[in-house]
Amino acid sequence: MLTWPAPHVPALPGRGDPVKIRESAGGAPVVAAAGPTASLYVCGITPYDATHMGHAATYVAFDVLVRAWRDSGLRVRFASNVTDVDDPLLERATATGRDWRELAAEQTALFGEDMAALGVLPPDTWTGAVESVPAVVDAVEAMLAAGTAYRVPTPDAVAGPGSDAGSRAGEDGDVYADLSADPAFGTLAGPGTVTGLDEAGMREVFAERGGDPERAGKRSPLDPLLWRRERAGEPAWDGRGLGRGRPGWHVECAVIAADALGLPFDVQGGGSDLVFPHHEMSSSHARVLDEGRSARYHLHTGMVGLDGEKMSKSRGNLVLVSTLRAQGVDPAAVRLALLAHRYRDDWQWTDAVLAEAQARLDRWRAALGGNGGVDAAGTLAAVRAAVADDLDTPTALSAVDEWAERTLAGSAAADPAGWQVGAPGVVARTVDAILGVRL
Ligand code: 5CA
Ligand code: ZN
Repeated sequence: MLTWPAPHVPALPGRGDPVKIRESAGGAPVVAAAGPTASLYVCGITPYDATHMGHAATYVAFDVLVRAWRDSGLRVRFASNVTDVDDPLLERATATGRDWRELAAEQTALFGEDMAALGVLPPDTWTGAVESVPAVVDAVEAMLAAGTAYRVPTPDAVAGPGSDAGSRAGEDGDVYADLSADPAFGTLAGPGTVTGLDEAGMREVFAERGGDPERAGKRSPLDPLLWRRERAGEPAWDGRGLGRGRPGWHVECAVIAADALGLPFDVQGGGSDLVFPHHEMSSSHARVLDEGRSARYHLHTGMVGLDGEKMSKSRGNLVLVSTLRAQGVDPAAVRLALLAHRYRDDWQWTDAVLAEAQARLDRWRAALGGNGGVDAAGTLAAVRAAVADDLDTPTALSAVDEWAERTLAGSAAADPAGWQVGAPGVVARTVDAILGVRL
């Protein structure tokens, strides 16, 4: 798919520190990308509604990782997807009497506009689920051939063309992954990890997040769907030996990430609602397909809420980036509001969060508008150190606050030795290049 336009990233003197992150499974902070290239896959949107603050917080957090990596001298390969066919999208299209393709195209375009407004660098490859169908079919056929996947009969599937189509729909059936083929299943969210789900906990979360533990005919309740045979009224594609149908969600991301980045790649990311089952399953598929290789590290953002609940399209408690833009809110203030929180924390969006960000932006702009400012070399170093420390953006913002306060309080006359004409330029470029905020 075509991405939104890339913002310019100004050059900075010197280099940032190697970026350490704290993996979602647990353990001490690690330098996730040894270099010279860092590779990142971030799960993209399901385009049935507009970008809300939770999505924005997630994509801005990974954007800071990309910017910090680049500033530290790494080349970055960044891939993402759009889940442009999936149950929630089809359900919303049916409920609103819309064509699902049109709804997806419209919301994907709006997402691109929102990301451009927020200064998010676009992925190098942006792949739709629909585009990935032939590659998913290859992967699922390979798993069936290797015995790491199996069929579950689907008497309700639509009969395809061909003389024995009716019986084939029933016998060939949907395809599921056999998780017992992957000894590393559970290393992201299972016992001993931060998430620490046992079998019963996994089943519960699996059922909540699109899984079907009760489906009859599966070898194990957690085995995830790889290929769904065509049902009446559902879109379907040629699955060659699999029969007409559509891909399962987890295998889609496994295939898109592997095709875009190769295996293993450095970091797989998304919101914490994707740790289980989505990333546990997609990493499992990658391992089974490619001799144990998958993402080296997983990184997840906390959930942004509104009025005490997770902000989500299915609940409808949304603050949308596009609504704020239409109200004339400066996207730089929205971005600052997001950066004022640690990426891995859960937090609540409120009007006060935005008002504080706007006040901060005003202070920074006032400090930049003067004739020079206090020496900014320390500010650049402090911003770099903060983002290298597990993307600690609140500390980075405090460093710029301090510069702004000292600059607003000072003058060349009061501090001839410490005052520099070029300091505002250094700060503006630092904030733009590393934090993605255009001042
Ligand atoms: N298309 C799938 C991933 S393959 C999906 O989860 N789409 S989504 O539209 O529901 O979410 C897009 C991204 O935003 C995901 O990374 C998700 O984890 C993240 N996200 C969703 N809701 C929130 C929230 N309230 N706070 C923070 N991040 C969120
Ligand atoms: Zn995904």
